[in-house]
Parts: sequence; structure tokens; C-alpha cells
Amino acid sequence: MPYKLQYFPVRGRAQALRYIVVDNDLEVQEEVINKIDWPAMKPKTPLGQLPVFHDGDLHISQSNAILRYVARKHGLFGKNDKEAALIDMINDQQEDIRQAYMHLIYQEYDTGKDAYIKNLPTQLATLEKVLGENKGGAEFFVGDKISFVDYTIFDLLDNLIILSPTCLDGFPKLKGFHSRIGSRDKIAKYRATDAFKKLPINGNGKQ
Ligand code: 0HH
Repeated sequence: MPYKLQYFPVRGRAQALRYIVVDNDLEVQEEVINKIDWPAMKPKTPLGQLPVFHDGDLHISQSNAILRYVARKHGLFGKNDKEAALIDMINDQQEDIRQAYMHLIYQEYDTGKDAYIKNLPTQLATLEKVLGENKGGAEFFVGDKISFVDYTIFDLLDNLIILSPTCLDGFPKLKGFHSRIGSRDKIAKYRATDAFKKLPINGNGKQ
């Protein structure tokens, strides 16, 4: 039985999972939830929010829990406990940066954008450093095989580049990483589709 993903028609908190799906040939049926249908649906979801991921009678909310579940099942969580711990650590760092990004987008875009962009190098430096600690930054964030954190960070960087096109100029490893993941055959093909191109990043039109 295919998995099912329910989410709003935005990249948002489902996009890393969508990259995992296309890059690993997973069978996932996506149900797009429109704003008008949401109030009736909200109380029926596990935590009153989307995304929700269904695997048979298992219904999971919280995007990072979904990513971890899919990663465990499909070999995208490192090859041992040590790698898994590093993947978790780096994804949590990614989550901190993502939350600050979402705060800017949804709470203070007009008043906070300049300060946010000014502070971005401090946040990106942490990712540049950890990437460099694995094979000099030439491949993935952890180990020698792609893991779910590579997809979450690819998506985060993609959003940040749209917000501030030069933000990776001082971070050659992250820049190379973003280009490498974006050039993977299935990801590049998916990103060239109209369906991807017309999907807004966020729900309020800001990016
Ligand atoms: N920590 C949770 C996670 O990672 C946060 C989930 C969350 O904030 O899964 N969900 C939001 C939608 S993501 C939610 O369910 C933000 C994108 C909003 C786009 C909305 C576009 C609507 C256009 C049709 N929000 C609804 C709610 O809380 O009632």
C-alpha cells in the first residue's frame, strides 16, 4: 500500500520529504489540503496541524518525526548509532535555523528582513563547519551515503538563497553541497517540472 502525505499546497514543511520521495523512488500519494477544507479537517488530525503522513493505520504528524520514520525505513539514517546521532544533531541545528526563517516570513518580514540577512552568516557558519568535518565537505553531511538531513538542509539552503541570493558566497562547502544535491538526476528532473515551479515556498506569498 502506498504511503499518503497530506499537506497544504506549499513547499513549507513537506518539501524535504518530497525530495526524499522522488530521489528514492518511494510510492507516496499526496493529498493537497486547501485552506477552505482545513477547519473541518483540523480536529481529525493527530496534533491539529499538517503535514500528516499515513502508513496504513499509522498516522504521524510533526514533519521531523515523519522524516525520521521514513529515513529509518528506507536507509536514510546513517549506518550505525553514531552516524544517526550526528544526523539528529545536524537536523536539529537545521530546525533551529528553519524556525528563525519561518518566524521572519510569518511574523516580521517587512521589519526584520535586513537584520535577519545580516545575521545569517552566523547561522550558516555552523553548517559549513559540520559539513567540512565529513570528508572535507565533499559529499554528504554524515557518512558516505545520503541521509535525511542532506535533504532538509538542501531545502533550507534553497529557501535562504531565494531570500538572499548571495548568502552562500562566503560558504564554499555549503554552496557546493547545494549544487551537488540539486544536480542529482531525479531531484533536478523534479525541480524542472511546472508542478514544482508553481508551488509557493510559504503560505503567505513571502519568500
Ligand atoms: N512543528 C510542526 C511540524 O514540523 C509545525 C507544523 C505547522 O506549523 O510539522 N503546520 C502548519 C502548516 S506549515 C499548520 O498546520 C506552515 C505553512 C502554512 C501554509 C498554509 C497555506 C494554506 C494555504 C491553503 N497550520 C495550520 C494550523 O495550525 O491550523
